[in-house]
Amino acid sequence: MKKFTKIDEQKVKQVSVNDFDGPNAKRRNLLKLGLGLGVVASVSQQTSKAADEVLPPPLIIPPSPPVLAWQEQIPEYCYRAKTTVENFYPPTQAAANIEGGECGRDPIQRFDDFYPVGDENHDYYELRVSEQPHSFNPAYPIQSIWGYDGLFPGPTIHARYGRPVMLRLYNELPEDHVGFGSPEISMHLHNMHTSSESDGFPGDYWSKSVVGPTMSAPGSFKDHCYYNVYAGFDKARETDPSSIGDPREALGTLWYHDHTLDITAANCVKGLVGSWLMFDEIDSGNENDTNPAALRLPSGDYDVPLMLVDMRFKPDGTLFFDQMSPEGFVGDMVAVNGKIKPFFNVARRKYRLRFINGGPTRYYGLSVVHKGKLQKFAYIANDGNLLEAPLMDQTRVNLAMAERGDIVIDFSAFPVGSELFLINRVRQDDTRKPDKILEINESAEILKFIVNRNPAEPDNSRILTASTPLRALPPIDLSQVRTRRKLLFGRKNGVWTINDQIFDVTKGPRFTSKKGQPEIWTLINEGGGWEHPIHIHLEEGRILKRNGKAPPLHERGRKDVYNLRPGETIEIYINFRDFPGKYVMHCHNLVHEDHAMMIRFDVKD
Ligand SMILES: [Cu+2]
Repeated sequence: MKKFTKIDEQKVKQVSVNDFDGPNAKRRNLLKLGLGLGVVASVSQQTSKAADEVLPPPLIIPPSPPVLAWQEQIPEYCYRAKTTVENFYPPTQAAANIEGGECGRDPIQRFDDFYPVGDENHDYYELRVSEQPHSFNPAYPIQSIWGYDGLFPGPTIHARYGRPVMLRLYNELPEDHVGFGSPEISMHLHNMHTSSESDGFPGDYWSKSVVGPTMSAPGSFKDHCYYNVYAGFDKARETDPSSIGDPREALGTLWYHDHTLDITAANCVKGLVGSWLMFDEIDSGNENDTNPAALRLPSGDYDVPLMLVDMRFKPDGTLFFDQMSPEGFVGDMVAVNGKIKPFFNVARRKYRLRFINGGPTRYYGLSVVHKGKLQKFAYIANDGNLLEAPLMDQTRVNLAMAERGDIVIDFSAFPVGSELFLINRVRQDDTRKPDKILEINESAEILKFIVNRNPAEPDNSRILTASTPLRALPPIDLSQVRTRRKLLFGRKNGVWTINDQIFDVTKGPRFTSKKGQPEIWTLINEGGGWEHPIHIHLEEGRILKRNGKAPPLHERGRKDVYNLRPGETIEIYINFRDFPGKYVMHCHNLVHEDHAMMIRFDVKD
């Protein structure tokens, strides 16, 4: 592997300075050129010169131009469920339909278990990934974004346990696009208990002319199968063959996003993000549910995912992203459901708000204020998982990249005409970590709630208290643990590493976990002043210890993102069940992920 030379460095600088868009290159192209992370033939063998010295300097970019605040409402497609497709022809075989134009994915696992079992038991969706015009703010020009169905963020999907979803994803992105991003895609449904072929492995990227190293053919569409059964259902079926598993394993607030090798951050900032909500008998999505098991949380138009994506705009008001920096990308504008400083008309009643940190690099401390005063709410779910009981009278939700927090907030105390603001209280000046919590009057207002009406119908959603049971935790069995793994997250010679190595998608797994055999992983941040939110695919885990102590209350449920602060150690219990195959663990600072802070692990029978 070539070394990153001084000449190369100048080339990078020149391109960055002369072309505001920065070089439209991917790490895999840079590797071919011997640029960028190509330095790391073997990190441990690097000598003399630290690669820190030769990585391209971060661009000095001016602040985003001013916006017109509170002019546009968040779009309804962000909280009204997308409807299923009626004339859907589901696959008749597990293998990819390459003759019919599908890309060369691996066969759908357990196809015969779930398909075909009758259309009335399934939901069918199509998402067409395309470039479409979009308005971030009335002060900025209408501009091209990439979106699932051409929308930023993509349409919200409501799915239900016991009803598998077959989703057909079409890639209609322009192959001769301009600007950042790259039109190959690999869609990951974050936190879903998904079989490998449908999980959006980073090497499984595809378009009609390009295909990743872990796929066999390009194509114009790809089928994803989501079984919507609770993790561990195989075990449950040993005693009841029709079981869909243990409802204590239910997932709630998920999000789907692009996961293409080396280009995830750019493609997500360009719009390839969307919300996906799971419901079951307990969290039924119906506040009028007469089933005594149902929680009756605010539902329908009162159950609203808020997807946050951090952004920066060029002086002409078009979106900018620095595709070269390996450190991260911090913007100065927060898009809430694709809008900068939008408003949201709310009724005088309770709402469930689901905050999703869509990255790429920003941390949030979210509060709601009215006339400068913090408002209290019930914190009910972390990483989309209902806690055992609500944390009452909370005033702030902290989110690392990809983390989610659900709250129930009551607007009934405010007269019509009241205005409240969602604010971000975290100050973050660089890509390393959040700096401090700001005073209310110093914090950025990112969304205005306008209480504009009395509710048309009575608010039948449940009044929560600290003793309201939400969802019990599944048991963990430490006596069954046979394997412990230590995972060190660090930076060696200027590149991100896990156990001293960078991700190489052309290689096999770094290790193999036995299906259904619980393990303990110790995640260690080697320091250097960086925070790394670590995400593990396929299964959620439980934090046993954070720095040797019990984790804070909101982290005592199931988790899929483990935010490692500098020097921290987190011990987790995890059990990979049901679906063998290839999966990844990575830093969810999307820029670190794209710069190889990732490992492949396989799950085997
Ligand atoms: Cu990181």
